[in-house]
Amino acid sequence: NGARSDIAITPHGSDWYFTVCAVMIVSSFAFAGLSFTKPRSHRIFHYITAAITMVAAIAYFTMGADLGETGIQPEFIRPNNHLVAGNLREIFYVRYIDWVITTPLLLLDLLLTAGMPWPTILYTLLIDEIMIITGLVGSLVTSSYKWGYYVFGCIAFFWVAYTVTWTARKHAMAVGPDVHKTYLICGVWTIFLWFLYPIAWGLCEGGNVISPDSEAVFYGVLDIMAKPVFGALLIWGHRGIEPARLGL
Ligand code: RET
Repeated sequence: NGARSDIAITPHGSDWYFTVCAVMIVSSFAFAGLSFTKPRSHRIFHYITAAITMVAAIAYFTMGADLGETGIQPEFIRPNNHLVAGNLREIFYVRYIDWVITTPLLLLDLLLTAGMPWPTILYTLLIDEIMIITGLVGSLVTSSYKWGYYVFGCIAFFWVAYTVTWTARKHAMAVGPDVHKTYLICGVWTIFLWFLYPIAWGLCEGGNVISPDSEAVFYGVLDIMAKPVFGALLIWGHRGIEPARLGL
């Protein structure tokens, strides 16, 4: 029953997911279109960023259609649905298929901006993949073991956050003040927002504290900030930076 907002999204949640899908499509056209104002050798950040919003558009289309989801028996029963036997909370696993592609691309945008060497970029992306996959597995586990996966994911995240806020920031500083400024704006924005994802997870997939419609709003707002708004800040920041200075 689609009207059971305590266990699954309602038409409101669906409308909101389609709205975010539209935002992602418009952003993709904007980032791809802006690339044509640059010579081919200067388009890498436009391409990476447009790819991120395109993947998100497909994931949001899927969630708007109420697909890419499954029901799991929650560990904690919310007060308003505890009398219904066998009720399952809706878990959108398609979110993690999006993130496993887009979070490494977001980090690639950032770490290339800092002019980081390839080996450091590569292992940071691999640790990011561990963070997302542990989140996916944890979201599908019905016992309290799910919090074990959550802890592994958080440890991976702290490693990524350390690289972004410390190692790569120092590196960006050495490249030059304009690169450092752009890196700082995009890096601080990223780490601030990324810290809110494990909080959302704890309230949704983890603790079943807020409804699937509220989950749609929480993750939807975060994704708009972390993808289109981040992308706009990054591409704007690159307007005066020669890729050759970053080793590109
Ligand atoms: C999970 C749960 C496990 C622990 C941690 C998580 C962090 C997720 C993050 C997701 C970022 C997503 C973005 C999407 C793009 O719009 C997997 C929720 C730490 C940081 C930026």
